Order: sequence, then structure tokens, then C-alpha cells
Amino acid sequence: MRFQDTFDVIYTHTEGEPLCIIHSGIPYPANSSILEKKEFLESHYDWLRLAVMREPRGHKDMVGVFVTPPSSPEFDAGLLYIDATQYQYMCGHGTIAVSMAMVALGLVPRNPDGNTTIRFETLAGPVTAEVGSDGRNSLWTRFENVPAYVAATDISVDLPGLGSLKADIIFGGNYFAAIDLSETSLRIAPENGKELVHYGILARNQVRDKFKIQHPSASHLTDMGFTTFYHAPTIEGALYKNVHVFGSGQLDRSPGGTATSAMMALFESRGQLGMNQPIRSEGLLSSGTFEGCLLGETKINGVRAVRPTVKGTASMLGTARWTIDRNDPVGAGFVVA
Ligand code: PYC
Repeated sequence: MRFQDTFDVIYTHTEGEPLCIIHSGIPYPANSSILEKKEFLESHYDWLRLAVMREPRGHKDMVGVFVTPPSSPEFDAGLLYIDATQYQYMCGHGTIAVSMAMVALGLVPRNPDGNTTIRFETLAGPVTAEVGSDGRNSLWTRFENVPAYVAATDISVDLPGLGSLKADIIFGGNYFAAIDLSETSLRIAPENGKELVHYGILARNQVRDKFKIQHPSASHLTDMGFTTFYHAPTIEGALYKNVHVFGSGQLDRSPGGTATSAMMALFESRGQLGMNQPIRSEGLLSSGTFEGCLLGETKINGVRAVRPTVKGTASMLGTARWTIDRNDPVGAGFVVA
């Protein structure tokens, strides 16, 4: 046993979806952009991502975030989201949790006179969070996400056992293949996790073969990482229930903040949702909802888009000081399929 690197992390959950917050201990290069910080982490700290996201410290469905110094004065911090497979462009449940945690733990100055604003940069673009507080506790986060838009509609997917369905490709910080399960027998429920993952990966692979992703203004946003399945809600007042499958078969427990943004863009494009009309989205556990709202229209390099906000709450789980011996091949992280 060798004592090697130690890292302090904070654990939260947002409607059941975990977040491991890596807030210190990394010497990011000075004057680097958020993309350069991601490349720095990939080159020098990928062992840390793998060690905290995977077993024995994490698990297959763990999500994390590196909180970085800002790259310019217009931001307070950078957020680089990770999981056991990859870097994510953006993460909504994570932004809700990390914003509340940063205010609660004094990682950003709390506004003594009301809500606290935190200006983040992410791989998907700037995201501004507002944290509500009762003067002592962080209560909720509402964030204005990057603009959301519909990239393509009605792409056929063949899911043996479920039938031939249509996928819409939507963006809300991440790209999703959105598939309506209403006419199928498959319900979004924890006991159907394996089936949802199976079909989610199958659908994502088919859509990836048929449609090439390219964000209108950010050349590095080229991957459709998520399938989101949706059908009617089970919580009164929610607009829909959904679940996202991503990475190598991870399943989001929360309603999903990037998905809520993207789904609002989809409903708006169909004339089913107006501006300033709040909606609620339900996730896999049906434990609670996120509140979404569209602030107005915008353009991304000429492409029509909408400005989504998402509100939700998260809970603190605890902290850990991990010791990572990089010569320990098992402690370096593994996944059991
Ligand atoms: O809330 O956007 C989200 C998210 C992405 C992956 C897990 N949650």
C-alpha cells in the first residue's frame, strides 16, 4: 500500500441522480479556455476521472464535475461534467446540485440580501445559475441554460420487440434522440432499467448512423450522446415522464436538466408550448419534478432556438477524501457490466 494522491470531493443527489464534485487539487494551466482545461484533464488527470467515477469508489451510473477556475472575468467558475465513459457537454441535474453546494459551502460568496447568481462556463456554452436561499440554507437552483433547438425530426428507428418508432434530435446542452414510448408497452420505471438501456443504446446507434451532429456555432459539439424516452407523466401537473440513456448504458435517475431544456424546444416547435409557460418534467424515480420555462426566442448562428430555464433542488450526501494509488490496478477503477 502506497499513499499517493488525495482528493477532496463532495457528493450530492438531485432527484436520485448522484454528483461527485471535484472542487480542488488540480493545477489548471493559467489563461486556458474551458476546452483547453478539458484537454488538460484528459491528458493529465483521466486516471482521476476513472478512479472516482468507476468502482470501487463510484459505480456505472456515477456523474461528476470538475469545478475549474474561470477563464475570463465574465465567469465565476467553469464546470466540466464527466461520467465513467466520457466528458459530457453540460448537465442540468449537476448544475442544480453544484450551484447549491457552492453557495452552501462558501465556494462562492453568498449574497446576504437574497438569491446568489453564479456565472458558469461549460463545454456547451455559458450557463447562469441563481441559487435561492432562506438566509442560511440553499433551497433550489434555477439556471438559464444554453439555447435549445430541434436539429432533426422523424428519424426512423427499428427496435425489435417495440416496433418501428420515430426519433427527434434535440439539443439542450447535450444532444438527444427523443422517442415517444406512448404507443408501446414499455414503461419508464426502475424495474425496466435493463430494457430501457438496451433499447436506448440500440436507438442511439441507429440515429448516429443516419444523422451527423454539428452544433451551429460550436465546432466541438458533434456527438449525440443520449437517447431520451418519454410518455405520459405519473405525477399530477407534470407534462411528461422521461428517462435518458447515455454513455455505455448509464441511466439518469433525475428528470434531466438538459433534456428538460431540449424537450421544451421540441414541444415549442410543435406549437404545444409557449414562451413564459412553466412546465414540469418527471424522471425515472418519480420522486419529484424539474420546472422548466422558455424565456424567449434566439438564434444560434442563424438557427432558430429558444432560451430555457430549469429549476430544481438537490441534497447533500457527504464528503470524501479519496486516496488514489495509481499503481493499484483495481483501485484505478473498473466497471462490471
Ligand atoms: O440533468 O442534464 C442532466 C443530466 C445529464 C446526465 C445526467 N443528468
